[in-house]
Formats: sequence, C-alpha cells, structure tokens
Amino acid sequence: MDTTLLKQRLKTTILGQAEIQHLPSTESTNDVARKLAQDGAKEGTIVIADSQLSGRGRLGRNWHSPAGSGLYLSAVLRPDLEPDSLCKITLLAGVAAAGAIEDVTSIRAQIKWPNDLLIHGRKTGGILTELHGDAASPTVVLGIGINVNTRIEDFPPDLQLKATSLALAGGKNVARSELIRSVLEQLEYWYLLFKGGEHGPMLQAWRNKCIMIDCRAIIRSGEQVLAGRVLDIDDTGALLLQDETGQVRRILSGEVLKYSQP
Ligand code: BT5
Repeated sequence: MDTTLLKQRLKTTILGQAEIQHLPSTESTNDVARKLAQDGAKEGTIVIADSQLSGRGRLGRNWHSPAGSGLYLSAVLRPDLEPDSLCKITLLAGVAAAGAIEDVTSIRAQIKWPNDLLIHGRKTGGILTELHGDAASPTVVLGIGINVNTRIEDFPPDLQLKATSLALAGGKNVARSELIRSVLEQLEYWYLLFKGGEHGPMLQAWRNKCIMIDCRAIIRSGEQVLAGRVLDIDDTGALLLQDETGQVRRILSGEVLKYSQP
C-alpha cells in the first residue's frame, strides 16, 4: 500500500493528515496508536497494518486478522468528551465504516449494536473504541477492522459459519487503499459534526443502518441480562430496550446475546 498516494488522494483536514503509519505486521494497531498518542501524536494520526498477531475485540476477545486481506486501522482522536459520550464515537465509527463499504462496493452493510458491521447477517467488521488519559484531556483510540478480501478458508472454522468479507459478499476483490481512503473521509465527516455538538444526523444515520430496531433481544450489560424489544437509541446514544413489564431500560454498553426479528 502506497501511503504517500493515499495521503495525496485523501480529502480530509484531520484524519491521516499528521501521520499515517503503515506496518506490514503488528500485535494490534490499537496498541501502536496508544503508544503514539502517549508520546504526543497529533489528533488524526493513523496506524494501518497488513496483519495483526493479536488483533483485539472487546472484553479481551480476539480479532482474526489474516495477512493482506483485511483492513486493520486505528485512529488517534482527542475529542472534548462529556461523560457517557464515548459510546457515540463507537456509533459514529459504525456509520462511517458502513458508509465507506457502501461507497466503495455498493454493498449495504448494517450495524448490530453496539459495534458490529454485518452483511446479510454475517459479521464483516467491528469497532473497538478505547479511552486513555485523564478526564481533562482524554485520548480515544478508535480501531476498525473490516474483512475485505478474506476467503472463507482464511477464517477459522467457528467464524466460517458467521463471518463474511466484502469480496465474498460482492463476488470480487476490493482495493484496500480505496476502502481506507473512504473510511477516513467518512470518519472525518461524522467526527467534525460530533465535535461541533451536532449529533442528530449521525444518530439518524445509525438508526437507518441498525438491524435491531423492533427486534426482540437478550442483552448482557455488566452483571445484568436484560430481555425485551429494542425501541431505539436515545440522544445520548444509549440503546432503549422495553422489557416484559413495559419498562424502558437505557443501556450504554453491553453485548447482544441473541436477537430475532419481531
Ligand atoms: C469487535 O469486537 O468486533 C471489534 C473488532 C475491532 C478490530 C480492530 S482491527 C484494528 C484495531 N486493532 C485491534 O487490535 N482491534 C481493532 P467484538 O464485538 O468483541 O467481537 C469479537 C468477536 O468477533 C470474536 O469473539 C469472534 O467471535 C468474532 N470475530 C473475530 N474475528 C473476526 C473476523 N475477522 N470477522 C468476523 N468476526 C470475527
């Protein structure tokens, strides 16, 4: 991948303008980005790898990152964060990544709360948002993984049944550099709105891409397991789940154990 060419083509003012670090292989791009941020890297610094040896998901899970076939990218962001608004960065990254997939491949990607990108119900990508630093000057390391040209045999057996890639879904290979360009441009568009305090359009775009609205779902949040119907997300980005008693629960973080169409 030619990062000089990528930089020349990139229509952004922040993302990718300071530094794009391209590594053939690393443990996790989020770890590299965190170290760069600790050493004072500018907002918008990007780390891209061709493969990850210990790609991470949430809660200590693994992100399978075979060589040369996926997009593994992390961005250093330094937003003014109100308490509870970290979840909105995950939502905006989902909207940006789904938008970039659609822009480059014309394939419609959907979002499963809070951080999964799905095509035809199979997982194609994920977002990992990590907060570092103190409350006065927080740093967010935003990680995005997308299966781009991954073949079915590149996935381990358990993922072969539930994962897909853009090439598998669309029947042809996709240029990773084009996808990276579009991800960065889309990310910047939504991030600038976020910084300007304009969250409404992003939340609406997220709702339009969300596969779970109106679905019945079982969700684990901390120690609690909640069941009910997904109503919406609210203005803070929390998921609204109506339980059997009619009570509406606000869920800021968690994971979907099961969901089904109404
Ligand atoms: C995620 O976690 O989906 C977040 C993935 C973020 C990956 C990026 S790559 C760049 C940056 N650097 C990193 O180290 N990470 C980020 P989670 O919701 O916890 O989902 C993890 C689960 O997804 C695993 O337990 C598997 O079931 C499944 N999975 C793992 N690898 C996959 C893949 N390549 N495609 C589809 N599903 C996968």
